[in-house]
Amino acid sequence: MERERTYIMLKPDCVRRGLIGRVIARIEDKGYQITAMKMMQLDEPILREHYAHLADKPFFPNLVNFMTSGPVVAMIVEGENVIVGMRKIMGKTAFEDAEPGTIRGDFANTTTENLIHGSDSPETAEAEIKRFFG
Ligand code: IDP
Ligand code: MG
Repeated sequence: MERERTYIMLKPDCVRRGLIGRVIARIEDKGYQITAMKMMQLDEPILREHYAHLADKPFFPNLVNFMTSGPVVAMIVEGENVIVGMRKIMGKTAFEDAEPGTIRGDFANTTTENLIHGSDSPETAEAEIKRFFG
C-alpha cells in the first residue's frame, strides 16, 4: 500500500472545451486527492524538456503548437498506486485505442489533442512535479 504522487496536466483542448470540471470529477470520484493545482501558459523551452523523448517525431512541432495554444491546468495528484491508476482512467495515448469509460476514450477524437497528461513512472513523476511546481 504505497502512497504515491503523480503529475497530471489538463491540456489546452480540455480547458478550451470546458471539460476541466468533468475531468477533475473523475479524478476525485476515483478517490484520489488533488494536493496542488494551478493554471499556466507553457512555452516551447519547457515543452522541449517535458517531451524530450518525442523531439525527433514528425508530430513534435504540431504537439508544441497545440500545447502552447492556450493555458493548461497543472496538478499534483496523490493516492495509492496513483501513477498506474491515473494512466488507467486516462486511457491509451492513441485515441482509437482508448477504451470507452476512460477520459481519452470518452472525450478525445485525435491523438495529439487527448485532453490529459499523466506521469508514466515514479522517476518521471518526481521530475515533472519539480519541472512544473519547482
Ligand atoms: P502519453 O501522453 O500517453 O504518455 P506519449 O507517448 O508520452 O503519450 O506522448 C505525449 C503526447 O504526444 C501524447 O499525449 C499526445 O498528445 C502526443 N502524441 C503521442 N504520440 C502521437 C502520435 O502518434 N501522433 C500525434 N500526437 C502524438
Ligand atoms: Mg508520456
